[in-house]
Amino acid sequence: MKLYVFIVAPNPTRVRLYLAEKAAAGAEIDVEQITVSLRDGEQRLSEHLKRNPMGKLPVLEFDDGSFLTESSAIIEYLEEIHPQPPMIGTNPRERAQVRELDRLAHDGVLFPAARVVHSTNSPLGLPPSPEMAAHFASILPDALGVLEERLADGRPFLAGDHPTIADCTLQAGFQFARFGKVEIDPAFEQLARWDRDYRQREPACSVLVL
Ligand SMILES: N[C@@H](CCC(=O)N[C@@H](CS)C(=O)NCC(=O)O)C(=O)O
Repeated sequence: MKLYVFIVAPNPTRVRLYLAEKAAAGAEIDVEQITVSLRDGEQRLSEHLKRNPMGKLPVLEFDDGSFLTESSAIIEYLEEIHPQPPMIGTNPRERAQVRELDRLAHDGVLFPAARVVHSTNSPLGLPPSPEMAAHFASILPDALGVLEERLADGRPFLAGDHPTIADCTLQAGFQFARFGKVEIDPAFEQLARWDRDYRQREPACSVLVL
């Protein structure tokens, strides 16, 4: 399989962190990572639009030449074919709880943080919009507050003792926030601890550049 990605872009980074976590834990997932430069607009070339008519990353290419888009669908597919070690919980309740955290990390942090970056200093060249930046910045504290609470018992990862897809999603959002100079309020002390500790781990170091 091939995975089309671009460095620092948050949705590809979710999948890349997931793959790095699985590899570090001993899973052998045979995926070649190929760069499509968002900086150079390669996502809009016909070659890439054949992979994803939406012109977005990431895209997974199966060995038969067909494609799968959407970072969550890609991660869930890879997890189904390589369930060990589990990164979405081990029973229905755990899986629901991990998906709850992952959705909070995506909809409440990664997505709004990315909108703030794109409306202030867009690496894709989108026009600045102070109104949009203010709107999405005002959304961030709600989900950050919920995630802060989950970490309040000192757990190393969002769902407990082991990394899950929720950690990958949150860190992908945090890295893009760092890239775009969007501050995650340091008053969220548990999140600051989680961020510092997560980034020091080998799987994170192999993917993150900021
Ligand atoms: N819902 C999609 C979002 C994909 C997406 O927005 N990807 C961004 C990078 S993080 C992209 O490719 N942007 C290029 C563009 O909009 O031109 C997913 O989760 O995969």
